[in-house]
Amino acid sequence: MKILILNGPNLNLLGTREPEQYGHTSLADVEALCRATATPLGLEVHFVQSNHEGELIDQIHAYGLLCQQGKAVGAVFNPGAFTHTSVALHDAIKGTGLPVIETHISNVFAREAFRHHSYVSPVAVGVMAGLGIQGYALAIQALAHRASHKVGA
Ligand code: CA2
Repeated sequence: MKILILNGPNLNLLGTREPEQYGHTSLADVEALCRATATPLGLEVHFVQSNHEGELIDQIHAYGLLCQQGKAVGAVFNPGAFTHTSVALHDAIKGTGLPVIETHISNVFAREAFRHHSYVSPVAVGVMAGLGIQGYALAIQALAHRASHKVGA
C-alpha cells in the first residue's frame, strides 16, 4: 500500500529561515521521519514537494485513483499558503475523494488572521496543526489506522 506525502509552496525552504515558526529541521528530515514512520506500517512513501498548484492537483488526482483501486491509503498534505487561497485544491480533493490529512507544522490559529481560514479543511478527513514535524508522523499513523479499519469504505 502506498501513501502520498505532499508538500506545497516554500516548504523546500524548511530549516533555512523562520526557525521560531518551523523549527530547525529540513524537508529532507521530514522525509526521513515519514519513511521511518510509514515503512514499519507496511506503507510505501511517495514524497513530493512542489511550488506549483497544478502539480499538487495532478498528484491528488493520481492518488485519488490509486485509493479507489485499493492501492493507497491517502495523503498527508501540507498545502502551505495555498491552504488559505486555493479553491482548486479544495475541488481536487473533493472531486477525487482522496482521504487527506491536512498537516501544518505551525499552529496556524495562533498566527495572523489570514491563516485561520482553510479551503482544504472542509474536505479533509482530519487536520493537524502546531505539533511541528511530528504532525506528519501522527498523520501517517492515522491514515494507516483508518485504512486498516476501513473507515468510509
Ligand atoms: O505551518 C505550516 O506548515 C504552514 O503550512 C507553512 C506555510 C504557511 O503559509 C501556512 O500558513 C502554514 C509556509 C511554508 C513556508 O515555510 C518556510 C520555511 C522556512 C522559511 C520560509 C518558509
